[in-house]
Amino acid sequence: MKIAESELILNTDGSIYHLNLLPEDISDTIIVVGDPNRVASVSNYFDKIEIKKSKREFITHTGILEGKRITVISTGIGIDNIDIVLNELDALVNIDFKEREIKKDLTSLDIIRIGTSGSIQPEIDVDEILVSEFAVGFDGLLHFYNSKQVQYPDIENALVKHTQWFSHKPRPYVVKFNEDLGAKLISNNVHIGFTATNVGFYGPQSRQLRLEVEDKFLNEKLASFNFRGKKITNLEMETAAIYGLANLLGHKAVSMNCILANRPNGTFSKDPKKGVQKLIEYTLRKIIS
Ligand code: R1P
Repeated sequence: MKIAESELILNTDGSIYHLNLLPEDISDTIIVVGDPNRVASVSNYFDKIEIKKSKREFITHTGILEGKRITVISTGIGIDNIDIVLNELDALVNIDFKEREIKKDLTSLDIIRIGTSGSIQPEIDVDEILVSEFAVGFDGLLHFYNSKQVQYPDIENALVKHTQWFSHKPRPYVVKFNEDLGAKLISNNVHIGFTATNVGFYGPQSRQLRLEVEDKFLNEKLASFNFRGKKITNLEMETAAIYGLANLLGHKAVSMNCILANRPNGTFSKDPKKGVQKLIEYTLRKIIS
């Protein structure tokens, strides 16, 4: 069945609407970063850069590192952008743009996020690396898809009960990284965590400047949640949506976090650039090994 022009939107040069990319512009290995400036911080390590394209906050560089073709793309902040980036990356490999039809042979991408995050466990310190094994989304994005098969209802139910989750907020959805790709990226030098993804940086992550938050104890409740030894470790704004959509679309995703803030200790990295650089180097080494 042909996909209508209003649903699969292509620019006049045939590129996909927001990302401004043609199918040949991307590799099967994709690094996603939040900060558009982080794209060059990653591609600086490439031996050769083949493609540089951009539109809005979506900057893409594709190049070669030690013989491996890698694409790095910025998502900007937040899960609404993840909906765009994941669906358009998938369209680039799995939809025939000329025929406007889903391809018979589907491609699975490796999608690795290099992001920054705040820890809610005192012992997970600033400048350390955390790989998100599980993620919980408080954003509601996944509820707009038929997503039950990629969710973990036991963990969700336990979390709803533990936090006395307000019924006027979207129900938390729990999703997991891809185990094979995760095994490639984990080492003894990193924490393995359970990341909470939310729709904002301030209230949704219990930061109070001038506005009071509805539930003052939310971070404490999240930190004290323990599901068969698994504790919620950190807060950020993209991972759960990436895992949910990647799993639904048949891609492999893993989120790598540089911990910049430690919320219970009230501390922030003295050199966030250095921490992010360390995470970029660690991740690239693992990808090409
Ligand atoms: C907030 O400052 C942003 O930083 C974190 C959050 O998830 C949010 O996007 O990730 P990035 O550094 O990858 O953008």
